[in-house]
Amino acid sequence: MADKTFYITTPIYYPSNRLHIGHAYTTVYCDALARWHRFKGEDVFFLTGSDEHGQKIERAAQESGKTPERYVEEIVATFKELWQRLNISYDDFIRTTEKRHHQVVQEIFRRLYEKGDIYKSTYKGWYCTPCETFWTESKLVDGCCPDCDRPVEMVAEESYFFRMSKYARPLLDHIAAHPEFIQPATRRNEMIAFINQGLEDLCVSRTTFNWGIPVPFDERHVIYVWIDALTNYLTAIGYLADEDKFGRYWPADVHVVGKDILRFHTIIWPTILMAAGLPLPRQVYGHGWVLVKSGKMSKSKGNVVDPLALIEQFGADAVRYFLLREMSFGQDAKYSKRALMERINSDLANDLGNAFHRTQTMLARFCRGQVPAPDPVSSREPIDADLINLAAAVVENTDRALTELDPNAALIEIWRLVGAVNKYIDQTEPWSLAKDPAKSGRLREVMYNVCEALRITALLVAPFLPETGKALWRRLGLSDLDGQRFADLKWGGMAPGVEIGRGEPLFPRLDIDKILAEDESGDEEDETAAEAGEKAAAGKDQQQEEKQDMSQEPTSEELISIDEFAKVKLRLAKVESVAPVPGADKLLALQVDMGGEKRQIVAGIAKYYQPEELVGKTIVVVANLKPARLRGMLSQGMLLAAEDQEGKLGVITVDRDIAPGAVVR
Ligand code: ME8
Repeated sequence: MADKTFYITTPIYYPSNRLHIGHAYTTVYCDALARWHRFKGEDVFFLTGSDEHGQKIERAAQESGKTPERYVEEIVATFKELWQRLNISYDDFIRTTEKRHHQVVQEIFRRLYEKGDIYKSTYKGWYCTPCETFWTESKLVDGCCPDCDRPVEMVAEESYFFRMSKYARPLLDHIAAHPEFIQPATRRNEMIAFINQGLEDLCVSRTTFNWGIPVPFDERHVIYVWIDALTNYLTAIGYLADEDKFGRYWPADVHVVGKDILRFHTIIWPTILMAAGLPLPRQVYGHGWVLVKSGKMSKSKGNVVDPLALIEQFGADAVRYFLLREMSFGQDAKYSKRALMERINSDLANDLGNAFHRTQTMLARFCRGQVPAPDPVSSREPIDADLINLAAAVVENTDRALTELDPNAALIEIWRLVGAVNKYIDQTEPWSLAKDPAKSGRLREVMYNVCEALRITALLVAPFLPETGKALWRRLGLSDLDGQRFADLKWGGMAPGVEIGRGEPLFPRLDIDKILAEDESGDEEDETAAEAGEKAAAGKDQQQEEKQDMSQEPTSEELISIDEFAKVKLRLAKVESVAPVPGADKLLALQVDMGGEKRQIVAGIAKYYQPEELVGKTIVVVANLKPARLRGMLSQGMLLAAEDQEGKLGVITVDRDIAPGAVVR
């Protein structure tokens, strides 16, 4: 067993409703980190679970005419199904209704009571049932809960209290001595300010409902919320039951939570642990929220997005990628279906998919489908060394980003390598090398380097996109991805002679406007669904206008004024991927980037160019030509090309590096 352990947890989610993509984000985030640490050879314990007690659940069960047990059972089953569909590699799923947990909660409660850190008193205060939180008068906003804006009730009852106030000073000292404890660092001061306002003792039992773990020495009381919920992190690794296991994994390396419950994890939880004489977790990370158009997702607002439906439509990895790539460290991020599909098209289909696809095609055509042997190191050219050095830097930076709990930064790094591979192919032009037998050595070197960079890419991608990682690995003709470790990221691991697998593109390009227009879900939260509808309608008008306009085309002999020429908007576009048009020998469909704007251009140049020859070129496009359909494919512009008398054709490009989108005059 590895020496180094890594214990990571998600919050345990309430089974009051099915989970949405916000919950999916937290869990996918933890999964990517857990997978990365396993890849680094560490002994990982990844915990998730369900927080099943409390008045809220008791009421929800009553309303649905079910017992609480039956009610939570059914919902927890949907959690597990979702995690399975998202390929969440948790090591344990803890349910707070399990016996192992009851024992721990009761024992901690008893110990704190015996120590004098839990005492009985009367509580009178404003209580928010949905949040299960008492509020002082001063914290209410217009008489409502400051967290959820819902009305609060005045409650007076006998309760047990945890002496949290006693631990305010030790907690402040701990935070000062461990600046890394609260992440992101920007939240640390917020927490310190909260503690400095003065910590009140915490009500930790209730007598007004039954659905919970009884206080062991006073059965009228149910232990409620935080002592019950937070101690799950101890139960699951064998606290009071399996000393070895507990000693091995505690303290946790990181509790990952949303910013809504960061305070509970950085104030209540550490003080409970201090009272119990246990070390504190090394880090608590509070991430931002996945927002929709109407703000934070919540079931009561009716604006939640169901991850299962998205997985069904786009696949688990696309959903994982979107969430991880869109959420910057500690920040909120907006979800819309359009944004998700744009990510799929640009990063997964174009960048990643294309790098693999064109490589497979070239290997099949130029290297009999096998990874060639590279030339001796001495014959490497500077462009090769650049790629190799970049791969090493990307590996190092990815590792650093993940150590700093930032999978978003890691993905940006990995895609730097994907971009570099595509650029390397464009610049070395294997298709040109293949035409010259004297350059066969160089061709082998180039193709080996491409394969090796892609092998490293597949390994790097796998913790984030497990299915894709496996598929890419297979396509590279390799086996046993699970047996690979961090050390295998070293350059040179690709064995020459390996037979490359084949396959369809992993992420076919999505016709975003069409999908949104056809979307029957009526996804009101999709910011741009309405806009997409408008666009589709506008497209129809344009096509009608186009027919009328044909008659006005000037003949080539006519002279035009500068103003007339100025009507033609020419812009540079970078070719990101190219594919033949099914059933049309002459046509190629080019996906281009015009400075952030993506377009599809269908051009009659298949006789003159291999698709991969065009990828990476910066071409000139008539940007304001009315869209047209060629063999059913939408063409949103026209590329410029020159053809001589002998029928030789060349696409117009620029002679230096000018950014796509630039105006051509
Ligand atoms: O709070 N964006 O459970 P919960 C991002 N049982 N993350 C979100 C989100 C959003 N819009 N909405 C929810 C509880 N989350 C307690 C936890 S832990 C000992 C007890 C995620 O079902 C985020 O991680 O309300 C948030 O903290 C958690 O779900 C809340 O889940």
